[in-house]
Amino acid sequence: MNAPLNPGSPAEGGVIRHDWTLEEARALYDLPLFELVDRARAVHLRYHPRDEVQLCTLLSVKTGGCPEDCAYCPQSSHHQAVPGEKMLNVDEVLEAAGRAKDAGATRFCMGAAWRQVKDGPAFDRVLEMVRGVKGLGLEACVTLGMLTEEQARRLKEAGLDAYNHNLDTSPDFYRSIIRTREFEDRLRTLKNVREAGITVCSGGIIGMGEGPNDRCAMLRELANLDPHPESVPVNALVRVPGTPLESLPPIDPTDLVRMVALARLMMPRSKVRLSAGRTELTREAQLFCLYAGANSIFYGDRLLTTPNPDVTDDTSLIEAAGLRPQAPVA
Ligand code: SAM
Ligand code: DTB
Ligand code: SF4
Repeated sequence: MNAPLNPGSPAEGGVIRHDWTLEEARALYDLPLFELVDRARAVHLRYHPRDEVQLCTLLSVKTGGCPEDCAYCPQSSHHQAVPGEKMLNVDEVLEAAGRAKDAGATRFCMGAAWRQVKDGPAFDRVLEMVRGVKGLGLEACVTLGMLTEEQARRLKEAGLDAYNHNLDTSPDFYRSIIRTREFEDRLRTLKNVREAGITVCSGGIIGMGEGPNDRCAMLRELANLDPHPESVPVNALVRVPGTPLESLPPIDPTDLVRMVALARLMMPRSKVRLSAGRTELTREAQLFCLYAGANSIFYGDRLLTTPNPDVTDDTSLIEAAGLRPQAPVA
C-alpha cells in the first residue's frame, strides 16, 4: 500500500476535529508502522517542539482499599494486591513534591484510590495539597475518582491545573474490565472537570485482552470530546500479581507505538504521555514512542504502587537522545 503522505487531510490526522469514525481511526492504526509513524511525526512537528518532553511525577496520597473492581488495578479491595494505607499528610506530600521539582519534574500528580470524592476532611486535605503544590511552582494534577460539579469547582479554586480520569478502554470492552461503574459515569466526571475550567487528562490502557477495534474506539471517544483532553496518557498494563489480569501476555511494543502515533494524529495539540509499563520497554522502544508523538513521561522511581524506571535511567535516556525536559511554565 502506498497512500500519499498527506497528514493535513481530515481523515489522515493533523486536523483538529471531533467527528472521528471508528473506521477512520482503524485505517490509520492499520497502516504500515513506518508510514503511521511518519504521519504522526509530521503532525507532532507542526504542533510541538521537536525535542521537548514533559516530566511528571506521581504520588499515591491514599493507597489501596478501593471499592471499585477495575480488573487491572492492584488498589481494588476486590483483589487486595496491595495493602490499604492511611492517607498521607500535607507535609509528606509537599516534601515529595519539592523533591520531584528538584529532580526536574514540572507537573506533580496525586492519586487516591477512591471510587468518588466525598466532601469532608479527606477532600479538604487534598485541596490543601493542591494549594501547596501550586505554591512550589509546579503544575498540579489529581486523580480521585468521580467528581461532582461542586467538587470540581472547589479544586479549581484551590488552583488545580489538571484532573486525570481515564476512559481506560472502549465502551464495548468496558464491562469486561469494570462492573462497579459505567463508561457514562466517566464521561460525566470529565464534563464536570471541563466545565469547572480544569484541564482534562484522560487516556487508557492497552494489554487487557482488548482488540484493535477497542483501542481505536477508545481513542475515538477521547478525540470526539470537544475540546480534546489536554493530556492523554497511554498506559501498557502493569500485570500485578493478585489482580485478575496478572497472567495476560505482555503487549507487543509496536502496538504501543501505534497507539501513541494514533493519539498524536487524532489529537494533534494534546500532550501524549507514555505512561505505565515503561519498565518492560527497551530504551529503543521508548525512544520510538517519543519519536512517534509522545511528549511526556512519568518520572520518578514509582508510579502509584508499582515501579517506574529509575530517574538516572530516564535522565540518561533523555540526554542520549538530545531531548530536553520541558521548562517550568511559571
Ligand atoms: N481511582 C481513581 C480512578 O480510577 O480514576 C484514580 C486512581 S487510578 C489508579 C488511575 C489510573 O491508573 C486508572 O484509570 C488506570 O488507567 C491506571 N492504572 C491502574 N492500574 C494500572 C495498571 N496495573 N496498569 C496500567 N495502568 C493502571
Ligand atoms: C495514568 O494514566 N497512569 C498513572 C496515572 N494516570 C495516575 C497511573 C498508573 C498506575 C500503574 C499501576 C500502579 O502503579 O499502581
Ligand atoms: Fe479504584 Fe481507581 Fe484502582 Fe479502579 S483504578 S480500583 S477506581 S483506584
